[in-house]
Amino acid sequence: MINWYPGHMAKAMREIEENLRIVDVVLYVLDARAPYSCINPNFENMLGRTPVIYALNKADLGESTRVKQWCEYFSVQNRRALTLNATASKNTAPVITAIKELCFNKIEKYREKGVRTSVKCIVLGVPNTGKSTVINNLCGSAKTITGNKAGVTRGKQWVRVNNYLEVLDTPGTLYPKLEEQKIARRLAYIGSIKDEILDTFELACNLSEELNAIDSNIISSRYNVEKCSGEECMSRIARARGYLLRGGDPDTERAAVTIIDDFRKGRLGKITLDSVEELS
Ligand SMILES: Nc1nc2c(ncn2[C@@H]2O[C@H](COP(=O)(O)OP(=O)(O)OP(=O)(O)O)[C@@H](O)[C@H]2O)c(=O)[nH]1
Ligand SMILES: [Mg+2]
Repeated sequence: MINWYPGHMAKAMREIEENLRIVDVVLYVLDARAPYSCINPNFENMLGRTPVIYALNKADLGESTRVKQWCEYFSVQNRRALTLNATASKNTAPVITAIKELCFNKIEKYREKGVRTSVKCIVLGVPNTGKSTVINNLCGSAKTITGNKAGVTRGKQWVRVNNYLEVLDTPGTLYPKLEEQKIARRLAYIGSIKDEILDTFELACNLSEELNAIDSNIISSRYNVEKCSGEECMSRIARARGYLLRGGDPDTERAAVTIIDDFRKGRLGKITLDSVEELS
């Protein structure tokens, strides 16, 4: 069972709930490689009437047709969605446009009353989706700490983007019980769950099966092995790469680390694991 809900996350969840009362808009950062898996069911009730922007970040790593389908999925539900690559500099103009549109009435009301205030936006999402990177991109400078592992941001942090916009960075949050293990595994593949608690070998075996279901050439062409999945696949990758243990047995653990790392870095191609069709 994959489950990760440390104390800092429970605290963050309480702080998010409190701050949702004072913000004007929510920027919900999802990973374009698994946007549906990134939806935290606990937020659905908490968000209330606050307008939400669903940002499918890491779009540079996602598969464009599926990413587009997910944007449409949100749009037909009248939910504002956009795609992002937050590591490309000055790439967040669509976020600013969406915030302005969704908060237009509020901005106008303040202006009419002569109140000098800024729009407040909270940034939410599961760990490692790029929340802090999006904020740095909005600011044009590294105002928040980022890092390529789950759980980098540990406490909330208000950041002023400009005269009219303040954003609240929050720690990535999951939910107390990740009952749906298919979702838990996808969160693990994309690096949203602390690696130290995962069984890398088992996870890699599952990933190979998921990748084969999308396109059986993904693994065979990257590692120059015959089509395979599961344990057999780790063994073949290890042999093809010359990852051998003393005695000549394949180092399947090393192959497992390799395939997960390659997936995360986009070396297996642009892949989106969640598909809209799975919902029906
Ligand atoms: N390829 C790619 N990498 C990204 C993108 N956005 C962020 N990253 C990388 O993803 C990793 C995580 O980014 P963070 O901004 O720290 O993620 P976070 O959501 O704040 O993570 P937590 O604070 O742990 O919840 C970093 O290595 C970023 O450089 C993107 O659009 N594309
Ligand atoms: Mg962060």
